Amino acid sequence: MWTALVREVSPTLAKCELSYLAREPIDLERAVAQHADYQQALQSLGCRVFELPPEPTLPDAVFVEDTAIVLDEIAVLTRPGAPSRRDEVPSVAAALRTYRALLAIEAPATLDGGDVLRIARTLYVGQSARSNPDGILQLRQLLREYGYEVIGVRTRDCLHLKSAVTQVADDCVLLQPGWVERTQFAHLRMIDVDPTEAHAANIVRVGDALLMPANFPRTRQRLIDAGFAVSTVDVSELQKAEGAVTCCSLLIRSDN
Ligand code: CIR
Repeated sequence: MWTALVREVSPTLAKCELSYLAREPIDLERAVAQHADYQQALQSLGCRVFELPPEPTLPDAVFVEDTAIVLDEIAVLTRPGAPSRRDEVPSVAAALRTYRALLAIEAPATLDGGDVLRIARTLYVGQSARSNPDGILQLRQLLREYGYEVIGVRTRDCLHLKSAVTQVADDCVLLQPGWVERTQFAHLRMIDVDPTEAHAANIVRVGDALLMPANFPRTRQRLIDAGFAVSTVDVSELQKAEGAVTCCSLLIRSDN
């Protein structure tokens, strides 16, 4: 069984952090509707959806993925690289506590959940503007006793590692080769995004089900041609805030 922690779109979303995108007007009503569709899509993939308390004064609070790393054994609260996002963490901690024992990344380390890609017992962590070497080191130290290996991965021209690569099956990743070295994932099957769809590598995997933004049909076709079934959801307004699909939930696996 999967639980997805989500948080409603903040009315201050227009003041979100932006790193690689130019600011453009966001239609808040549409963003809220798209977020509702996103939750419904997660439900149809088999997730129980749990809503975190709203954070109306925190523009990026909908992007809950960045606040924690949830593993089967434990969860790690992050210290987001953008100072404006650090107040998002306490309410996530309060909710996560009912599912997992909690560890935490401490200052001066920074780490965004969007930089952490778990594949089997390895956590690949983007060496991005948001996740610093201390963050990667602390994560390695915290998770050593749980048998996880933590490997830093260089990224370029993108916000997070999971902007550049996500997992679509146990042995397969979807990858934007312009933003991350493919050699790091050479032991896996790799599917490249369509060259005309730069932001298409971010996909949510719930068990064996996949969910991606609706505006990347060519990359979706590549996945279908490779034998995958992929649902879509329109998240165009959230994409203007530099979000995509993994960033809007924290997925928790449980036995019941
Ligand atoms: C930010 O820059 O922090 C937000 N505007 C977007 C965060 C997206 N997070 C993610 O993809 N994990």
